[in-house]
Amino acid sequence: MQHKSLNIGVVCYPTYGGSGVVATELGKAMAGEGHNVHFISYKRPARLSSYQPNVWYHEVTNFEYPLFDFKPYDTALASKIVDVALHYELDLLHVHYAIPHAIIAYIARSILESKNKRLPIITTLHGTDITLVGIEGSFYPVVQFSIQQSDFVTTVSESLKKDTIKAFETNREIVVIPNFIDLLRFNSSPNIELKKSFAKNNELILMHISNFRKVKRIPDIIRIFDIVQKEIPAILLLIGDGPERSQLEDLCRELDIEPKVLFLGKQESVEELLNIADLFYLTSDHESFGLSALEAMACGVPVISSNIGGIPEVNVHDYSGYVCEVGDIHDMAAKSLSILSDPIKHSKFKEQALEQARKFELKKIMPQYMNLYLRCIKNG
Ligand code: GMT
Repeated sequence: MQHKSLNIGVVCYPTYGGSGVVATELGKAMAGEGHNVHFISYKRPARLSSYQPNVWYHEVTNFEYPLFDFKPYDTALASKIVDVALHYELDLLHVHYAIPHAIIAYIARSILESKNKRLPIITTLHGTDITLVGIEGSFYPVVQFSIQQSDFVTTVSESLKKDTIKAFETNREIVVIPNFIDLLRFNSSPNIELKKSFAKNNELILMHISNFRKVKRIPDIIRIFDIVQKEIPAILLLIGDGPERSQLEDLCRELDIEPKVLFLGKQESVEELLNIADLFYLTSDHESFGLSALEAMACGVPVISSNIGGIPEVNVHDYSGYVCEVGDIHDMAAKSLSILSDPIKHSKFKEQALEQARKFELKKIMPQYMNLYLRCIKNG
């Protein structure tokens, strides 16, 4: 269906985390369809590095004043939204991650109402904004109120929708729109030379990518690897960085597997690295969707994951990989070996992982957001 081009405001975190990636990739895809997309954040989003027509970036700058032990970013963000909405005639505002974006959107919308400008708000809940941080006493009432006040609320999985309804005792409509994948960027095209440069003796490559937070349970992955590498030649590539890194390095030294575990730090072209992996791990104890698992699957890499949150909606047990109890490293190691030691099974799982990833292709998911945008504007 043809519709007029929209002026869309997007508020997100600019960092490498999943919510920022989803916000940026969705915005860029919308801009590619001819809509004007205005990103509002405190830093240029990581995935917005190069120029693209129809894409604007508005930086929220903070005012230095000795009284402010805590810089009032929220106030500066609200003012920036009001300014962009008025001057670029925004049709709607899409905020990613509830804290603090949803309540700030509500404040901006109220200010704009006093100026006779209607700005409908869509809030996308990504996971920890509900399951970990949002339920903390210092945020709960604000998150609950802002969910109630948003014109539309989306979650990235059925599981997160259930968690939201339960934790915040809300009966409001929540639309589930899963994470998506750009198959032009993430596809199976291994660089053999790159693979050889890591696996010098043809070892199998096991991989994990994240922000190295506790919630990811990366020590489990290291312990699984320790079991696996005793049975078959393998190396473990850990990509990303975060607060847990030095403890993880210590654990590798303690287990005496240090030479076989490579910490590659933050990487831009994760697709190139995913393409040389034989197995991917996502062992989190909270995970609303698991975008990194989807990215791995799109590169034809089977996934060993925990069974928490929305992960089973992405990684299908005994098909695209295996889904195990959180923390059951022995089961995860056994399942890893069952795939890695059987080349026929491994190649079947690789194909199935790709097949499963296709369900989340960008072009299938983007229209769901567009329908919501149009509903949002119609309601306004
Ligand atoms: O995974 C993270 O810790 C980053 C976090 C974020 O908000 O940036 O990711 C969350 O949002 C992603 C995109 O919707 C989801 O794929 C991740 O599953 C979710 N993380 C958690 O729920 C822990």
